[in-house]
Amino acid sequence: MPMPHRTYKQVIKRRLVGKEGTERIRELRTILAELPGYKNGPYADLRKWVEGELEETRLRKRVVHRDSIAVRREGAAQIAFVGAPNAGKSSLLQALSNVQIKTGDYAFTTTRPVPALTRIRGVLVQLVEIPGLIEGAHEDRGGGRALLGVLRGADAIVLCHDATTPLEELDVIKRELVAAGIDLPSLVVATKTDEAPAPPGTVGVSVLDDASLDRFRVEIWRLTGLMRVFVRRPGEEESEPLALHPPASVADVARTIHQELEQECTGARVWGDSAQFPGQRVGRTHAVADGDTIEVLVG
Ligand SMILES: Nc1nc2c(ncn2[C@@H]2O[C@H](COP(=O)(O)OP(=O)(O)O)[C@@H](O)[C@H]2O)c(=O)[nH]1
Ligand SMILES: [Mg+2]
Repeated sequence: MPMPHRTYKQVIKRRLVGKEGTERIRELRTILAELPGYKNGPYADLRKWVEGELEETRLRKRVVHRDSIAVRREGAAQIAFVGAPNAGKSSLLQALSNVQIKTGDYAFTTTRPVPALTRIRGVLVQLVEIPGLIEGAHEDRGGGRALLGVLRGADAIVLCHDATTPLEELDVIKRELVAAGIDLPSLVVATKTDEAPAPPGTVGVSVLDDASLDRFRVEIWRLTGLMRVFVRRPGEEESEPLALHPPASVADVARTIHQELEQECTGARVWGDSAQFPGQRVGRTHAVADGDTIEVLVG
């Protein structure tokens, strides 16, 4: 004699409490297998209800996982832009690169991370707008866990604050970062400084002011912690900037140019701060300095 169907529904609901995703799907399948297989009547309705739950859970799982939100890394560093809706994140990315991003006066114009490549001091840096980080994100509100996952993989964070609003608005996001255990180098940029002044301790910027954008670029560069060396191919005048994390040796430079070059590299000729005289011949372990020009020697 099966349990009265009303009681059964309560039991099912209790079995589902706190279960989400794969776990909930597994439980629902088990329940379906246990349900008496009546074609009509209250048990048929109950079966339909469980099947509905299963379908909804599958849908939620897909949305929450946001399988496609991962951002492929490009460039020498990845900088994540976070902030309240309308803080001006998309506008900044657009002003600093040449991507077309939806901007707007309404919340959540962008719903997934948007990458944009920009060149700073000759080096490609990837900027990523992280939209929709809301209170409770670390508990997965608004698909927050996936968004925080993207953020965790970044090298540094730009916290975007709309200068026309109270600075406290950033506290929600700062708290979410702390709750998620994300502790990356960061800076606060105050946007829309054509409308209101930047608060102390922030980098002011307006997309209408090119000089402010240039100053912002310098700050982003500082945030990456990278240094540049200029690589000169033997016999060539031109050199191209290469970004590296200090401290870096000649061998590190070689590896950054090409994996195999590290093995072949026997040393280098160096011009710049790390050289005692221009064109000094140094070994593989020689520490290079920011701004050096390096000619890698092989064989
Ligand atoms: N006056 C002014 N408005 C801006 C500036 N940057 C963005 N905005 C406006 O602020 C609104 C929200 O910008 P958006 O980039 O979409 O913000 P997001 O939600 O953080 O990506 C848009 O109407 C923008 O035109 C700025 O530097 N000055
Ligand atoms: Mg946006």
